[in-house]
Amino acid sequence: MALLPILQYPDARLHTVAKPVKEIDARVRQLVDDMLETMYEAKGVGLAATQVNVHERIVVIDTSEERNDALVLINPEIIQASADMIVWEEGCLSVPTIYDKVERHAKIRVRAQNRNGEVYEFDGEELLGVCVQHELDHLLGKVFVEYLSPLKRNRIKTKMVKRTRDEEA
Ligand code: GNR
Ligand code: NI
Repeated sequence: MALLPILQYPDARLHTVAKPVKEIDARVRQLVDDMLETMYEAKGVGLAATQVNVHERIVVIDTSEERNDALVLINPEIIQASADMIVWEEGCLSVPTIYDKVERHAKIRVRAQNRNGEVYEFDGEELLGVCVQHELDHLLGKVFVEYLSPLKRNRIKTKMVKRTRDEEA
């Protein structure tokens, strides 16, 4: 087990498009374990491999209150999305302390592989549905602040650059 460093916006590597996982082997399972450890330690409800600078279609999620219901999504796809939308206040471990409203599909159906390579499906709404859409965006190189106005996004960018500089000083 190992904690992985989480890329901080506006790191250009967050815009990398992830590739499908070809073989779910020991390397992939180790990465999943490290991502779970990193997500729990950071108190996030989800983490995409993109955020730990691995550009493969792997996501971990746990939206349970007790933090004991991990979901592993390898090669995830949204196979259905409702026409009705919801607005949710989102945050991101790659943009800490920034929260803002984003419009998402209210309900989705997801197909993915688990850590044993088995294909499974589930429905998601509310936090789980929003989180899956947020994580799949990461795999496409998209961060939630890209849904905000250019003015807001530029303010966030400036704040994050200053913060990263202060942390490095
Ligand atoms: O921890 C997280 N919380 C969250 C809240 C609302 C919508 C999405 C999220 S995902 C985020 C963790 C993260 O950055 N995943 O990529
Ligand atoms: Ni995120």
